[in-house]
Amino acid sequence: MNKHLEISPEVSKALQEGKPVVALESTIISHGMPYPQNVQTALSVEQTIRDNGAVPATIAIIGGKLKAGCTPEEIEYLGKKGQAVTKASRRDLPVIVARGEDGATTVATTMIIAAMAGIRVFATGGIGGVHRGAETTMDISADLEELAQTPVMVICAGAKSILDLGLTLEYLETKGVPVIGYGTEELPAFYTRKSGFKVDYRLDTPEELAAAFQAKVEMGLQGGMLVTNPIPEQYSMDADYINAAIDRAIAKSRELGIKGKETTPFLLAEIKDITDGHSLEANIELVLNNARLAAHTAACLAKCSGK
Ligand code: PSU
Ligand code: MN
Repeated sequence: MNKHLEISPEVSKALQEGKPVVALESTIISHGMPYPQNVQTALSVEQTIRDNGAVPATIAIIGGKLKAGCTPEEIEYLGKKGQAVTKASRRDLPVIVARGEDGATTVATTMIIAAMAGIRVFATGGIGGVHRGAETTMDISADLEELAQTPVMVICAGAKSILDLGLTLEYLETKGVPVIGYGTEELPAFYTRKSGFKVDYRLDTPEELAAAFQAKVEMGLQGGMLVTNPIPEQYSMDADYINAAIDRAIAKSRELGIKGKETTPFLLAEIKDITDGHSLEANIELVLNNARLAAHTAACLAKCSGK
């Protein structure tokens, strides 16, 4: 095991015994939601994973250590510090670790640390992708490159239309990342169940998700798999309403010249304000929904890989 990695006793025991474990990211805590809802959500996501038979492993970098499994105190610390914690993607790891600093892990870095620890399933809300206007800005999330190379199944609620969904799907196709719709042929768009774009495959059960991932690993194909799980109907938002909020948020980010890693957190906070907090409610519910599916899928994977 590499000396920078620290697996919590509970996660380590579960992995040794072949029990299901689900990884969770920490940028959603520090940069994705405001305090204190961020901490409350992170803790209830962990509880949901336990209630559904798996062990949660919230991943973060604390004092230069790559943590697979955070304590409630560590989650509170990251949530309270919020955007003052460095949002850490792949390129940030070497310096943060060498300096012994803290970092909130994005989808990309959560996948990296999960894979180091031997965790194969990861639940989150949304992934980064190809931003609108990327044909000139070249703003393409490192999350997509990570999906191309690191063997972790990422369960999300699709991609938000702060991104260019069509280009995000093209990029994933080029990189050989399977995009699965859970119970749907259509890519969900995070706050809404529909986007107008098709996924590559529809799978309907955790068993099928586990079997596809297992086959990928057995063939020695590198990279992960993206599972898109639509937000439950009762929490989904009106498409015109949320898309208008997203358009306004993007217009403001352009006026202010927001760039690079600040873009996604800025847009999320703006959309929450524009919608009077409704987007945050939807966001919380979809993460819980993904946590349930991830726990069941990790249990199937533990069974079908005999480990
Ligand atoms: N989308 C969300 N909530 C989030 C993020 C994306 O709905 O919190 C975070 C995730 O951590 C994701 C990161 O990995 O933003 C992508 O940032 P960027 O676009 O800078 O790669
Ligand atoms: Mn970016």
